[in-house]
Amino acid sequence: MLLKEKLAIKIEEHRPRITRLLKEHGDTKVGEVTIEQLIGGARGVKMLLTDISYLDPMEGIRFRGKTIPEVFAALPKPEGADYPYVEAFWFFLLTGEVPTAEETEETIKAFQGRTCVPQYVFDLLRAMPIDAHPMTMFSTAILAMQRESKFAQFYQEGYNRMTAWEPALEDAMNLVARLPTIAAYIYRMKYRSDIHRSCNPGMDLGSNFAYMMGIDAPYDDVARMYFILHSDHESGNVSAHTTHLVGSALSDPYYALSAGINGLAGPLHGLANQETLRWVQNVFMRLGGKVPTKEELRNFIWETLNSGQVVPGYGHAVLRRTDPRYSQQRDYCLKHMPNDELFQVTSMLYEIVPEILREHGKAKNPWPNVDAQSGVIQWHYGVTEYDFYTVLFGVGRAIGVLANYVWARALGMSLERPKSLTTAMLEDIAGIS
Ligand code: CMX
Repeated sequence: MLLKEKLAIKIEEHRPRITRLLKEHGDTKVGEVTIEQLIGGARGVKMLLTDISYLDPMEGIRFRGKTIPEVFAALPKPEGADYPYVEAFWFFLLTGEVPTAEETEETIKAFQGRTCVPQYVFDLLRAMPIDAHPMTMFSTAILAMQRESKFAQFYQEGYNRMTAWEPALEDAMNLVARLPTIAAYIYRMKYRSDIHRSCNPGMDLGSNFAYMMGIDAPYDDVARMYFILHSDHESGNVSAHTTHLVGSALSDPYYALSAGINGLAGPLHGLANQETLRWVQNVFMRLGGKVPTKEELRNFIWETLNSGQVVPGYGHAVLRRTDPRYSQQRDYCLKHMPNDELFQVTSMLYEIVPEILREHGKAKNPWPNVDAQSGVIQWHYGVTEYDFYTVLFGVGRAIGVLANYVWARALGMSLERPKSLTTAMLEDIAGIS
C-alpha cells in the first residue's frame, strides 16, 4: 500500500484515542512541576505527546517501540548493506509498520521524484560568505525554499484541520528528499574546490548522498546508519521541540525545520559532535600529532573541566547510561576501523571520562552520548572538516522532526503556550516572600 494511503488509515484509527483522552480524561493529572524544573529548563516535565519515539533514561531510544538493533534488523536493506534504507525507516516512523519490499520500493520512488533542488537555493548559498558556518547555510537553504510550501498554500486557500497533514506530508517528503543534496552541495562548495556531483535520481537516499559527497562504499551504509541514528530522540530535545513549537503556530514545515536546525546548531546540542572532534584535535596538536597516553588525556580532561567548560559528547539531559546510538557507532568502528588512531583515542576517553566526571561530581550522567562517536567515523572516511558534522546530524534529525510535524497536524495539536510566572510569584509559592 502507498505510504499516504496507509498513513491515512493510521491517522483515522488514532484520532478517536486523542478525542477520548481529551473529552473523558482531560482533567486527569499527568505530573507536577517543581520550582527546580521551572527554573531548570523544564527537565523531566511531562508535557509533550509523540508516538514516534520514546526515550527511556536507562534503555535509550525506541523508535515506534523498537530498540535501535531491532529497527536495524527489521527494516529492508539494499543488497549487501548492513543498514536499512532511510526511505523504509521514514515509512516505519510515520506508520509504525515495517514496510514490505514493495512498499519500500514505492517509497524510494516517491523520494526519487522529489530530489530536485531549485537553482535559487544554490545561488543563495553561493552569495553567502564562504566562511559562513555550514549550519547557517543549511538553515538558510531550508528557509529559502519556504516559497515552495504546499502547507502554506493550503492555509492560504482555506485551512481544513482534518486534511492539513496531507500538504504537511508533501512538504516533509520534499524536504527529506532535498536535504542530502543541499548538504553535499554545501560540503563540496566549501571544502572540495567547489566541484560538484549532481544527484543521481536512480539511487536510494544513502547511496545518493555518498555519491554526491564523492565518497566510495561503505560510506553509503555509513550515511544510512548515521541518518537513522540521528533522526529522533522523542520530542523534548531542543531541535525537536523547536520544530514542534514553531509548527504549532501553523508555520509550515520549512519555517519549523529551519528553526529546529538553528537549535541543533547549539554546542550543548548537535554542535557537540563538532566540538568533540575539535577538542580531540586540540589534544593531538598540543602533543605534536602524537597519540596521547591515558595520563595525558586525564590531564587534558581536568584542564577542560577546571576552566569551566564541558567535556563535549558526554552527559545527557535524560539518558543515565551509555547512549545506544554511541554503542552502535562504536560497534561499527570495532568492525570496520579498529586500528583507526582517532577511534583508539575515543575508546580511551570512554574508559577515562566517566570516572573523571563522577569525581568532578556535577554531571548527572557521566556516560557518552551520540556526539562522542559520530565524528570519528566521518573523519575516517575523509570528512575531516568537522564544522560540517552538525549538518549531517541535521539531515538525519529532519526525518524525525518532520514525521512528528505530520502527525502533529494530523492530530490537530494546539498552539503551544505554557504559562510563565515572576520570581516574586515563585517566592510567594515557596512561602519566602
Ligand atoms: N562536562 C562537564 N560538565 C557537565 C557535563 C560534561 N559533559 N555534562 C553536564 N555537566 C554539568 C552541567 O554543565 C551542569 O553544571 P552546572 O550545574 O554548573 O550548570 C551539571 O553538570 C548538571 O548538568 P546535568 O543535569 O547532568 O545535565 P543537563 O541536563 O543540564 O545538560 C547536556 C545536558 C547534554 C547539555 C550536558 O551534559 C552537556 O553540556 N554535555 C556536553 C555537551 C554535549 O555533549 N551535548 C550533546 C548532547 C546530545 C545532543 O543533544 O546532541
